[in-house]
Amino acid sequence: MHTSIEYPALFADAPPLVEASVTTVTGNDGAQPARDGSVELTGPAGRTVRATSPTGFGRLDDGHELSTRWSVTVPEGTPTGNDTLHVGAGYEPGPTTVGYDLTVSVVAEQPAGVSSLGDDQWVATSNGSGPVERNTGNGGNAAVDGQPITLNGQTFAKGLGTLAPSEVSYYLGGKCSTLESTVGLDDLTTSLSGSVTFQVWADGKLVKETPVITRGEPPQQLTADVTGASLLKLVVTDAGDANIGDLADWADAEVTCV
Ligand SMILES: [Ca+2]
Ligand SMILES: [Ca+2]
Repeated sequence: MHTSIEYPALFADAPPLVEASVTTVTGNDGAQPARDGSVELTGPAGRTVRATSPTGFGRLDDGHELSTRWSVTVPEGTPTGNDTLHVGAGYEPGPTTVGYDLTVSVVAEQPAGVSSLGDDQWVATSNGSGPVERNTGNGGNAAVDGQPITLNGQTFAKGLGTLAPSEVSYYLGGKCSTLESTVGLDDLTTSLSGSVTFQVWADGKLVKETPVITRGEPPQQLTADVTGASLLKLVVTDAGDANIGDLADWADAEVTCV
């Protein structure tokens, strides 16, 4: 016997994301029929997991499967992060049990209207030095050590501070239309070189990329159409020449959602 969990794949290489429902598949790949079996799906405390199709079988012959659809919800206000769902099946003879864990992301929808990504919960990040910083420049390797985002002498109260290569993903749930940001290299390291590109990905598709921006160039106004996308990913590349001085800011990064 085996059992596994299936979730709708948003796109190739998407993170495991359970938007509302998942399907478990319990199959018999042994020589003997399995009898009096059942499958269950459980999550951490507070999660509501409910089967919306049958969970048991009296007899499951070799090569046959039971598919069960489950509704998964988390309470309002649950912090974003990782959750572990466990799928288990038990059957005779034995009794025998098999199981499987899947780590999924708990995500929060963007509020209606215009929201600042420097304040919103993200799904995942990676960064060239320390954590991605909210509403400041990247600063150094430590968390919350950034100075105000400053591009070409202008400071910004909101946005994201990174060092290339960096990625920041947000859940949009198909409800947003536009991403806007002023992007450029932070004034902090004017003594260094620096060269980056900014990319916007919507459900695994590149929808916007700036030309290479080098030290001393003015920031650019970036607008990207993200209509219908479930996942938004903001990427900064090192432009192919390493990340010396690549302190890259998404100033005033905002999404417009319904
Ligand atoms: Ca930092
Ligand atoms: Ca570079």
